[in-house]
Amino acid sequence: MTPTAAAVSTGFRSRHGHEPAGVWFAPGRVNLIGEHTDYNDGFVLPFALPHRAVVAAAPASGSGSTVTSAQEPETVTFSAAGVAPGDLPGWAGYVAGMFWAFREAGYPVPELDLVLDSDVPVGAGLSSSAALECAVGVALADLGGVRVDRTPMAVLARRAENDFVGAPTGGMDQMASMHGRPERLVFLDTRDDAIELTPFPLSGHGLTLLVIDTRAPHAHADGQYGERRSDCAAAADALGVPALRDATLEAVEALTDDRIRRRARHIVTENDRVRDVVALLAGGADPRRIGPALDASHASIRDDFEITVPHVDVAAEVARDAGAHGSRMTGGGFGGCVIALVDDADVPAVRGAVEKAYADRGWTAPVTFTATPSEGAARLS
Ligand code: GAF
Repeated sequence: MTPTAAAVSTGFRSRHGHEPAGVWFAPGRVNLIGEHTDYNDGFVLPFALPHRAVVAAAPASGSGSTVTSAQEPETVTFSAAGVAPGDLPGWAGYVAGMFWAFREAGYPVPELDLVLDSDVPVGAGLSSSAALECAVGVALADLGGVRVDRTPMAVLARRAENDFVGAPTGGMDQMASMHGRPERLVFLDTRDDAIELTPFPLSGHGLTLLVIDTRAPHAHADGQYGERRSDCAAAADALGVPALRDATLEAVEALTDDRIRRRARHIVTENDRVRDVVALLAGGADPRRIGPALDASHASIRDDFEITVPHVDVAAEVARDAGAHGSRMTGGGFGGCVIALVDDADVPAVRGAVEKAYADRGWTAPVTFTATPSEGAARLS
């Protein structure tokens, strides 16, 4: 259930014996299309989920900072003034990493008591970590008395993720969490962080975007993500371009190393698909028309980028066979979630078909929910 400001305030009160100074939130995200393009100076098209991390905070009553999460058993303490990369493993690193990133940027960093709750599924490729970082970031800015705009806040959150936690991600997730808007996709050019909010009128067309959480294990920092980054860098190097964003398909097809060629082909064709989808939606087309691009994206991440696993391939294929207009894995890969664009009337059939396919294979049942583009990070109370 989505944590409310009142519930998280109550949690704060029972832990600290007084009211928090405020409550802030930031959402997780689904990426509609544009996978692994964000560290290649490319294009992405995510949207913010209604699922969010919520943080209640106040100036610390002791000499250091504390953070408690409804999802975790222990309270973690750290010094906002001194915490450094390597000090805190696990979930608290995303929190302390924001304090560190603020400090590195020269912003004031007060010691705080924080109480967190989140309904963004963890390990599902829906950016639970970016939600945490951005929620803490907006709280930290308000309580430190500084104004940090949405894009610079996303940049600080990415810094926390890359340089404090040590996950070598791009910047899409934090930008989606900061810039999300109801009924809008966040079309992001990662070369200059330019944003265009693109309409995604699902309900007006009788459409649902289903998220199928395959529950297959998923992790960024497991080496595979970094290997894909290195392959892309090697391809750009071989092509003599600053980033794969600048490569042509013709040049890519001439690369002699088969693996490097396929990695680069995914990036170049995926950038084209993102731009095609944006052109359709910005032009007012029926969103059903983006279905083929979603399918092609899935085939590309399966065959060329090789980041899917059987659980996601089965979900994507079965959803399509059961009537989805398009379906694809979303997020970093190696597990996580599949999205499917489905007529409202076909939702039970698609959900049922995927559940049956999983049961037939003896797999843990998937969890399915509807995703609607939602608000980006803000103060709640
Ligand atoms: C993860 C990363 F955090 C993003 O930066 C992005 O690369 C994504 O995987 C793949 O598109 O979510």
